[in-house]
Amino acid sequence: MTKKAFITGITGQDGSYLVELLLGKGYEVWGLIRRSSSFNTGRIDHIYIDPHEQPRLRLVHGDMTDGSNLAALIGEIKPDEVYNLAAQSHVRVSFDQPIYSVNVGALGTLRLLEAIRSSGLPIRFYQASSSEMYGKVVETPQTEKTPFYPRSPYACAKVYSFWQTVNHREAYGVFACNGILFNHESPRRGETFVTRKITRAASRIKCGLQEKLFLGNLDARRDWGFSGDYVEAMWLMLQQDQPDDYVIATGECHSVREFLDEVFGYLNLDWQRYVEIDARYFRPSEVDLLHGDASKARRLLNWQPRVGFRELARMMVDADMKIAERECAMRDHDAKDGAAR
Ligand code: NAP
Ligand code: F7E
Repeated sequence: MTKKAFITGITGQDGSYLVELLLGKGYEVWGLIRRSSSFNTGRIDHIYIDPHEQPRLRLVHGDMTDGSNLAALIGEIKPDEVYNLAAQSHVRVSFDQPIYSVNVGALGTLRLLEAIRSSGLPIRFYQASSSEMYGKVVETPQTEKTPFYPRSPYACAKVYSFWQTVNHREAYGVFACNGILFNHESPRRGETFVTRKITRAASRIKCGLQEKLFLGNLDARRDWGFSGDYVEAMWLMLQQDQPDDYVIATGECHSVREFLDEVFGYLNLDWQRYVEIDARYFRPSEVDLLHGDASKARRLLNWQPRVGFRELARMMVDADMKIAERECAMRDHDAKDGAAR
């Protein structure tokens, strides 16, 4: 029988890779999208161009702040698996919009878990937990046993969701798993996260479209992996005999400065000539270092990352160079057009 999956956050970076993975495995996939005044399905348009061509993907309107809508959708779809990826996922923005970020990221999870519990259906649930929960880390590397010390409204919301997921597992027997994912990136990463901000700016600088790049704390260290590898771990968690929580990370740790070296070096540019520090990009409380130990996932899920730091940076630059070159070509075309008129 065809398995049915329901994904919240399907229009985001991870949602777009996950839907590709699940369709490839023969799933029927339902995705929650928010009504928006302009198109917000750019990351999945290549799959969803024509519903007749891809009848196994269905998009439905809803919002994590609307519990009755989530309950109705669970009742209508009757999914085998639910992947909860929706969140206001930008840490810096969560300081500006703490109530909204917590409403979506924490209460949204509870609304969805309650919809699942009250449906009485044997649904398997994945929660997108985050290494941000470790915040001001109390040990390195971080494992499933490392205590949390969240440093932002975003991270506090994720800690709440983590425990609510555990509680639905223990109290009601819901097959609910937390994936504690360390930073993961891709050419589809949102343009305001630091890796994509850098690869996009470096490509635009290379093409003469931009002169400067304004950044915050260059000393922050992160364990950066590839989103395409990480969504596979999400799926694997829901295929096990027992629900559990897993750290997903590469085990390699680099600073923002090292990411700049890698990206600008690949383009034969010296980043020190272009980067300026702007206080607006510092956070009221920073997470200095995240470094994961994914031994449990390697052992029990047989999961391992395929894309390393250098390959990831180059993959993102290659994609952003194509975009910058297109932008350049359009600019030149418009200039010629203007001159001819
Ligand atoms: P993303 O690109 O920011 O995508 C977030 C998704 O959530 C988008 O589809 C967004 O819809 C949706 N969303 C936001 N608010 C919503 C609401 N009120 N109702 C319904 N949908 C809403 O994030 P990502 O990088 O793919 O990450 C996926 C999940 O993993 C997030 O929960 C994130 O917090 C978590 N996580 C990410 C990382 C990472 O490094 N990427 C690491 C650990 C955990 P729109 O497209 O309409 O905005
Ligand atoms: O920042 C520093 C910044 O915004 C990384 C989310 O997916 O991963 C992500 O959260 C580091 C921080 O990611 C700029 O201060 C310097 O130390 O790319 P980021 P994040 O905050 O680690 C976790 C695991 C998630 O769960 C989140 O959803 O880079 N940094 N200068 C900067 N960061 C940004 N965004 N912009 C700068 O200009």
